[in-house]
Amino acid sequence: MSYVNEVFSSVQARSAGEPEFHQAVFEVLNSLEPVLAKHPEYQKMGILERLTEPERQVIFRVPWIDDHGDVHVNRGFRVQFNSAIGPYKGGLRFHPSVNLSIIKFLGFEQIFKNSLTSLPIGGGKGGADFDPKGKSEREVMTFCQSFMTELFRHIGADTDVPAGDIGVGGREVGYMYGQYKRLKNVYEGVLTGKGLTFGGSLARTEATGYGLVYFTREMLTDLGKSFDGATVTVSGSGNVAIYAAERAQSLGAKVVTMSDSSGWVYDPEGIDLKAVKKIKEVDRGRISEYLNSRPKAEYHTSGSVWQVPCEVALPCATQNELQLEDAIKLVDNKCWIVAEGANMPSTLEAVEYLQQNGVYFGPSKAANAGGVAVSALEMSQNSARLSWSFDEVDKKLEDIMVNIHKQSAQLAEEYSQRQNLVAGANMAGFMKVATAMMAQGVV
Ligand code: NDP
Ligand code: 2IT
Repeated sequence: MSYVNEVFSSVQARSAGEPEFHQAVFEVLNSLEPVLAKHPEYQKMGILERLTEPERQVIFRVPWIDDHGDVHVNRGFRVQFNSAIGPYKGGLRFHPSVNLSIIKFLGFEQIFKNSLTSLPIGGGKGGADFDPKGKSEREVMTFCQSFMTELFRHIGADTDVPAGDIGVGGREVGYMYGQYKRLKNVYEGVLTGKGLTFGGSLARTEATGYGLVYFTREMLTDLGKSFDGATVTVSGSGNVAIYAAERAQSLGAKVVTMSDSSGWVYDPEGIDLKAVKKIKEVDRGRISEYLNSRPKAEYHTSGSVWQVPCEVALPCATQNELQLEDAIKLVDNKCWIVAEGANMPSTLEAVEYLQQNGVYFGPSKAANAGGVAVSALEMSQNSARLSWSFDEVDKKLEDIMVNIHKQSAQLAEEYSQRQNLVAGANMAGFMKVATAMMAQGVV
């Protein structure tokens, strides 16, 4: 059995019942054969065995009381996956589907994504199986405070720096920051995605979506094409989806879809983002309400946005939302590019089909690294106790995304896999972490 297969079998056996984690590990290991052949010392030093085992995992009870006085118990997680190149860094997800497999897949991906940014951040992820939907402000605050009442002892500005993800935005980060400060009596950049009045960075809200568009623009350039006049389909209508749509529109694209977990809208005239922002960022409503102000748009509860013809598809909702049947439709509709804003939104079968049928594919750990990159810039600003202008941060973000695309494309080329950004990103992200792990000995 090859080294890679041996490690993968052992991950499957030791972490049984964690399908998302297996999927993420398989995708990375599958790309690494050429690098491992060139560097036999990695096997000798157990790099893959160590990389696939989190350095530390914390699972904790999160009790809270709702507005009716009823007690609820949720499960909290923080997986500190790898600190070879910096303090653990990665978001917190609040969603009823959260479990150890999902947090481990996200934490594992985060190691390579963070490495690709070229900034000094290790990989981690956390969250809870709490559903913020339909909860009052007081309930959300109470939950966040209870969550932090355990998490605070495991994190710190130089140890582990969480941020947002699905269900965790500026509001939740604010409540968690307040509780951390109260418990530790330290004012430090322990979370990113903070409000602008207490250490947040300009352009962090926009960063993941904007970064995705900068990365996709580089892919379009490879094909001799551009966003100008292109039809773009976007899934999701949260933080990543909204700002990806905004930046794509500013480059002349026509964004025609958005979705949430209840259904999706198709607006052939182009999505009115002001309406979407009001529904999602102000009213915390459903995407179906889009039709109230745009009666000519369509709302569907079956099928998916991937059946709408497009040149560029940007999945920005959640894992495994783009499946083989969707990939087949995208190919039939002559889509040029799929670039992932969400984490692992495409199944392994879908990615394989897209790549084999000439769709240029941008994997999440490269394409959506803009969010965590600006989080790392927020950490820098906090340490230096200063703040940069929007344009300064946006320019740094753009440079980082261009560089991630370049690194990934170059490494793919070097190992004779031209335009395979999955292989290129995995190898590029891996090399830096492996080099650091080798230098630091068996720890
Ligand atoms: P938000 O909570 O702001 O938005 C999530 C969106 O995805 C909502 O429209 C939501 O719909 C939809 N969604 C979530 N879960 C499901 C599901 N199970 N089925 C269908 N739709 C679903 O999260 P973000 O925009 O921050 O995150 C979106 C994706 O981007 C995630 O994969 C996240 O990991 C990834 N990401 C986020 C970054 C960030 O900086 N925020 C950085 C890099 C990646 P509904 O409201 O109905 O649940
Ligand atoms: O998946 C991700 O990269 C994020 N949710 C952002 C993490 C961060 O620390 O900003």
